[in-house]
Amino acid sequence: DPPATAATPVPTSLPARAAGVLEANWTGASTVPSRALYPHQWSWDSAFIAIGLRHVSPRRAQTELETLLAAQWADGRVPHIVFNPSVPLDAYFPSPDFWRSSTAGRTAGAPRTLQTSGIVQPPVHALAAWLVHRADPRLSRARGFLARVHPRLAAWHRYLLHRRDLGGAGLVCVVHPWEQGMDNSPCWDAPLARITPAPAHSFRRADLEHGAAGDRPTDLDYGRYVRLAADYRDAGYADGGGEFAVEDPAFNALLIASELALARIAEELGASGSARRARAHRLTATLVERLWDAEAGMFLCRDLRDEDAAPVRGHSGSGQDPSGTGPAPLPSPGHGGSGRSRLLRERAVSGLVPLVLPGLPRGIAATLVHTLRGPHFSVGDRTRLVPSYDLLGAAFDPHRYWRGPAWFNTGWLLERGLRTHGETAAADALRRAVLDLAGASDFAEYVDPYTGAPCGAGGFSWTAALALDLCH
Ligand code: 9WN
Repeated sequence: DPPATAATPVPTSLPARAAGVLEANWTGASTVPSRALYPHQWSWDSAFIAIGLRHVSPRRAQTELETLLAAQWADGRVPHIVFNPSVPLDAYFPSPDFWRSSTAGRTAGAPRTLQTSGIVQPPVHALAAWLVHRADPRLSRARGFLARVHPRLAAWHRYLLHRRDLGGAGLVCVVHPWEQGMDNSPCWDAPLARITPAPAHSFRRADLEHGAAGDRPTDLDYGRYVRLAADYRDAGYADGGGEFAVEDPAFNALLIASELALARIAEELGASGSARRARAHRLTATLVERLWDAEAGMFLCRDLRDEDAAPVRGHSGSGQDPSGTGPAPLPSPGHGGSGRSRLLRERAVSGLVPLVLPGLPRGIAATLVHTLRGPHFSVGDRTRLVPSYDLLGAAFDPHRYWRGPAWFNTGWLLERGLRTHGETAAADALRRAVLDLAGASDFAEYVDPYTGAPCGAGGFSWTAALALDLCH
């Protein structure tokens, strides 16, 4: 764990206001990300929510994760949405009648009675479970919390590491932009351009009734999201055949962080954590080998479906300096794996998230800190919070969702990463910025990184939860 947060003052009302948001969004067994825009349970939202909720009610934080894990499929996947049956079908798109999990997902072992989506989201859950346990170990032990969630978390990681290693090099792939959680990131523009969009008249977006069109993905993006999800569904949610397959640095880094948390959970339960620690170590090395780009000074995404990339046979190795200071060959198609693949050149915040890993080589951690402070992600006092995408990138848009706005979950992760690597002053400043903007924006979903103006939904659960966590 990173060292404890330095004691900088927090306005007394902020934790109470944040707890109020979580209370208002609590449904009795879980918390909706936002009442209007996202009226069901989302996977990685629940993990972040539990991390904050543990300070208000460790019991509710445990329930949050247990409710999500109760919707796990027999193949181990944890669905990205668990639908609330009492919410009208047209309140959110795509609704249960689109995913048809209990029928289309039967072979993959979808639950019979609960309705869920069939895709996944970043595996922050074991990390969340460990932090929730730590908030009240007595209650956790009395309820057998870790003993109950451990087998499900282990099966979840097994699914990812076995069924989703589509590149064959050890890293996990996302098969839909919604899986990575940063839906319309410019990283997906090139791999999405190959996808034939579903016709606009074949679906109806519910999000535009609650969010400004300029803050949301475009209709063309949605057409492609729908096509990819429908194809996956029509293949019975079997893995391997889809047209979109990307290795993402944040998704994989969060899996590694959660592997380390699972090691601790296993030890708390009296078992050994050493195999998981060793795996986390190996995965960290693979992450560096496959996704580190020394020229960019950060991690990039690897596209596994690029027909134009040169095929590479066997495990070629990257020839890159793992200290992160040496030169990198550009472009670097297919290095470290087999088949056709290519690093995507867009710089997005997901490429900084591996800073959260304590086992990152020192040179790489130092380079990431440098990049975080550099012109692509910061303009000194002129930026309020880390943007989701390159400030200098051609696709930068300060309001459009994951194409520039600053989000609080990535702020929280980077704060943790800075603290983990001994960057205490920078971590303190980021913590201050997250708390200031969370409060000033009334816990907005995301903010303009220059002005701090709120965008998207208000009273957003993970903004409140993670602000609450940083108050402690
Ligand atoms: C699709 C719930 C989710 C977050 C994602 C965010 C957004 C959904 C949407 O909302 O995605 O899953 O409808 O746009 O991009 O990260 O988990 O808050």
